[in-house]
Amino acid sequence: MLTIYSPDHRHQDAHVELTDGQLVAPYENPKRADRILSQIQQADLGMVLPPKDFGLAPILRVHDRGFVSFLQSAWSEWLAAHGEFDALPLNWATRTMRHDRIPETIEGKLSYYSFDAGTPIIAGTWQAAMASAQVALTGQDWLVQGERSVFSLCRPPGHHAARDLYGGYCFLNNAAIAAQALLDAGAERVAIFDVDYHHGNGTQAIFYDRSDVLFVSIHAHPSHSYPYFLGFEDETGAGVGEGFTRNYPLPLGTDWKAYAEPLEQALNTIRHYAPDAVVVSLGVDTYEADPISSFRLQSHDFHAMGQAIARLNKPTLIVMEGGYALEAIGVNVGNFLQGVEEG
Ligand code: OKP
Ligand code: ZN
Repeated sequence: MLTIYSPDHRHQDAHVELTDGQLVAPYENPKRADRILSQIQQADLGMVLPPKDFGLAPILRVHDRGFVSFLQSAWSEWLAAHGEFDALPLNWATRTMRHDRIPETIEGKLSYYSFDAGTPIIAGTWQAAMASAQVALTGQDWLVQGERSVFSLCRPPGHHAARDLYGGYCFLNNAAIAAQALLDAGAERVAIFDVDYHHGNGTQAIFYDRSDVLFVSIHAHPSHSYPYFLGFEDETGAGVGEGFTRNYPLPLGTDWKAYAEPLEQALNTIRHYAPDAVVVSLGVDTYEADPISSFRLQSHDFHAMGQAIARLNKPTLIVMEGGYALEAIGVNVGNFLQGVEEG
């Protein structure tokens, strides 16, 4: 299988992440993509190609222009105000507050455009996020050129980012940008299948009121897992999008035995939709030893998951999302890709 990769992901290399009351080294770090790439090379999984540059236009098909400008200038504004510390927001417009005023200062703008304090912006954030989106777009382009399956080794991830919101280590929604580009290249229906441990709240929100993109997600139940406030079963879409969002929230400790059936249901939902192409938001943080998650999939289960998705028999773009067990991330992604290739 073709892999698309850019070394520019290294520019997102923050100093701290706020987790469980402590400032710790970021789980979402450059080693993740390094490990995946070296596994792909070691296991001879196919050619690795750099991204092409599709510019900003396909990003603005999904994201708000003011949000994109904010991401482009956030670091220089923060640097001028505070110096070389990771830029992090501290408060949000929750219940009882207004959402219709964009603040003028960088602290206020960080608050307005984010939904958590776990997603640091540093000097290279925009460059890395932009490269990650181009990696997804290039994978999409190869699919349009007739490839059956392509792996976009995106980093930073994207599925938590909405039209004008960043958070959950995500800035630009790579999977959503690729799905929209597939539609713009002539596809009538695209299914996004999100198998990351965490609900893809950004992707769901972007396509919630549309029927040309089906969003299907299997994830940890939001009653106990991040992002907590989206991903429940009763979210099924709105307006003409009614019926085109499907969530399969699962309990803590879910293993393959408990995962396989909702996986089959989710795949049947996608089959019934009869998409022209499938975009997989691939998170391997469902792995048993993941440091921030609590499912119990084993490395060989990712092979079975890849095979099951391949049985959809549709052109498939695999977009990298989460997975934080560095010692196993390469093998887990490699197993998944091998499964997809074997069918
Ligand atoms: C991004 B992706 C756990 C804190 C969770 C954010 C997790 C973002 C996951 N102690 N912080 O979906 O893998
Ligand atoms: Zn995740």
